Amino acid sequence: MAPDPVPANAVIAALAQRRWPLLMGIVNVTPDSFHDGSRFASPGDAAEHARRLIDEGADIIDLGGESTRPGAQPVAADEELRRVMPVLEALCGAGVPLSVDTRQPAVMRAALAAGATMINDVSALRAPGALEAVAGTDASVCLMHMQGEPRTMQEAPRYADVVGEVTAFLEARIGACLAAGISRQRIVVDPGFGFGKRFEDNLALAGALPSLAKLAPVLVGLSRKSMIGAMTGRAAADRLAGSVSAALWAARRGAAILRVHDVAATRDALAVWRQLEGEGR
Ligand code: HH2
Repeated sequence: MAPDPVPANAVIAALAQRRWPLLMGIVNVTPDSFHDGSRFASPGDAAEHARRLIDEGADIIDLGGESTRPGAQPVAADEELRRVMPVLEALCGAGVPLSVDTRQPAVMRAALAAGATMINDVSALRAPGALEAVAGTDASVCLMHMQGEPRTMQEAPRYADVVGEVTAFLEARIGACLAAGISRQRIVVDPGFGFGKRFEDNLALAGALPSLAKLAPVLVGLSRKSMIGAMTGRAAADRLAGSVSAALWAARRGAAILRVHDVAATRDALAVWRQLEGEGR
């Protein structure tokens, strides 16, 4: 018997029921994503990795077909579709909500038609047609802040008041979603750690998580990022302990979704922490 499809509002329901942050497991079908442990060339390998993350306890799988690492080149929509769609289709019966990490309305439309229940857009639905692609569905959306474009964003990021500017940007994008007919309960926000940010900008935004959480549920993506490298002196492959530590810190400060490469380690750390806090299993 075919498994029940995940309903289109599955992320909203999971967010409403959560007592602890949801874990979003990262799966990239790209040749150039910054962490090779989550980067796959073949759809079959990517789907197998996603199933492993689901077994480890991922609440959501985030599939990406374009690296947005600093310096990355943009990918054409047809190539992104070629990378992502077979994996999405292979995972549709896997029982967890599927998110697609894309900036392109054509990819959003195809992904949502094929059963994705979340669009994770590092450019916060700013591409022409992106708001409309999401508006006619029940899916959730993550609106992320990025200064500039991945190719050049780390060349000279500048802010007068990073927390104020990121907050104002996210408020404006929430407003654009509401005006387009995307209801508030479908919206998640993300300050975009490492996306056109200096180390001190990332630190200031981390400190502002409790105030950002007043806008909407906050997704935090710190896993294996350069900020962890700057703090530990380690390369991306060796940033597991630093990333788990950052995930716990973000959970403590109200993160609703933790976007991580390492689901099992993060889940174990959360389980120990919350039981030490006396919160039961
Ligand atoms: N980070 C990356 C990609 N997408 N989306 C959100 N909402 N927040 C993030 O922090 C975020 C994101 C970068 O991580 P990864 O997907 O592992 O790398 P790459 O972009 O090189 O594929």
